[in-house]
Amino acid sequence: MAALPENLYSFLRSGFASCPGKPFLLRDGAATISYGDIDRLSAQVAGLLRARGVLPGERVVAQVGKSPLALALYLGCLRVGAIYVPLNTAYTAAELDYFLRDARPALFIGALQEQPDLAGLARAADVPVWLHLEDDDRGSFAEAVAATEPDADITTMAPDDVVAMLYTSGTTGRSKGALLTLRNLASNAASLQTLWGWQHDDLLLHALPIFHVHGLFVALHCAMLGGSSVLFHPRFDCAAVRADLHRATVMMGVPTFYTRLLADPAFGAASCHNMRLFISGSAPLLPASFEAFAERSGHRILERYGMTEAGMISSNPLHGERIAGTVGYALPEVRIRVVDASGRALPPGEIGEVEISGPNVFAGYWRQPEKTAAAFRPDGYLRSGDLGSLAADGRLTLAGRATDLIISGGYNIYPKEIENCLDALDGIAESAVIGVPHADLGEAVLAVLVPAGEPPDADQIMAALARRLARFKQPRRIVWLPQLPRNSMGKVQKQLLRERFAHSFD
Ligand code: MLC
Repeated sequence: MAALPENLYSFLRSGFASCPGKPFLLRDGAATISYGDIDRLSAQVAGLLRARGVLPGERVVAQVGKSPLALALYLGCLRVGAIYVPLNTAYTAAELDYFLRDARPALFIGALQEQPDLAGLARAADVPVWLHLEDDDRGSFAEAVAATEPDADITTMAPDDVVAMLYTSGTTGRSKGALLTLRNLASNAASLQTLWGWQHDDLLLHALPIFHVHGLFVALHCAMLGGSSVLFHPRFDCAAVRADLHRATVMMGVPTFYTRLLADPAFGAASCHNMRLFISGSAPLLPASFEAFAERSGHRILERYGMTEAGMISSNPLHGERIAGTVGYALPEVRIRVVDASGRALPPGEIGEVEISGPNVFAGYWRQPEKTAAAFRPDGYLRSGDLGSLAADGRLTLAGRATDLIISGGYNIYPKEIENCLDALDGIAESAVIGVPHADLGEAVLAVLVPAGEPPDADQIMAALARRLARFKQPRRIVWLPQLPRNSMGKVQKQLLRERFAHSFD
């Protein structure tokens, strides 16, 4: 983009400043929030943050549901230059404790309905101030916002100032905070708005969570920059989405959204007669799903490729051929190369690791210089951990992963974290956690366990895991083996396990 804005909020507002009365969030059974409303609400949040002493560069951790105030909290952080740290609402108290200690926030906003002991968690992690916000937009945060005058001041930021930190699971089992800058988010939003032909009269159906890149940045930044209205669904409820689709012109989803729509006999071309664009990302869309969707709805889903550390990287074209199984071309100013194990660029058609550079690439991991260094090549390219090949014309096709990462329903899950929990349990000698094909979730988590003496029963294991791990990380199935297959170096051969258990969920 030509010149970077001085604040991401000002940039987003440039898309809707001229239409304060326009509906922004349209909600079923709840009041519509106009662009003017969100502008005022976020200014009130900014006033509250400043009144509570939150300074630019300090972290604000939020584990809150999907509501207008939750969104105003994000935008309020942008206004004051605080670093917004959204957390998956499914995280357990044990997981939250880790994030709070790691992020060291100046302010933490949680939901008592999910975490009854917010006070204890905040105290244990030495968080100076905490407030709560429930799904219905009630709670001490809502009360404090309502009692605060809007503060119209918008903090000037430098292009490489960090505006958000998103945790990504890591190969070692500990999540890392990916630091995203003003440059990262502004350049991505500007590119996508143009690339996907965002228009003022677009109506986005939004059923994604707003604690990840996809739902928060990709979807909502595009809508705000376009000054478009949003059908704001609290979650992906297939029947509710299908019933509302006929009003929408754009929908973004993970592949599970599309496979669930296909599984709904009432879904068809008539359900989406106003639609101009279905977009899919966060996990691979199977060519079979792409074809079935095209046949049933008449729409060829636009698949794009991204990751937390680099936002959106490539996209199939809006005009031009969308090819199933490919993720299209690099976004403007983004460079993609495919390299071999030694980092040498490979010729077109050959499969290697995908590496990325450009204004979208993150600034590094929070307080983890070694992991940051390991993520980059000496010349600054980010190692994605994904395998793929580039066609001669630059079209990218992904071909699996260099790591053990599992993607289930669009959530990234690293086996190590689950294995660490399993290995600590009595009666388990060792474990190997793998992802196997699953019709609904793309991949599902399967745990292969080796007993130590009398094996514990599966219910006991699941109960123990439920205390430590969010539900989406917990194995959908447990199988026992007398030993794990290992290579001559002693490394567990997960590929053999993936092949052996490939049909577990057929
Ligand atoms: C929910 N569950 C999951 C799950 N989501 N389990 C595995 N994987 C998931 N993704 C659990 C629930 O807790 C529940 O547990 C059970 O599975 C069934 O729940 P459900 O009602 O069927 O699930 P649902 O709430 O419908 O959620 C499924 C989903 C949701 C696919 C709609 O996970 C979702 O919205 N995913 C989107 C993720 C996303 O936004 N990713 C973007 C990352 S950004 P129980 O107790 O009933 O057994 C990124 C960058 C990029 O990756 O490129 O975009």
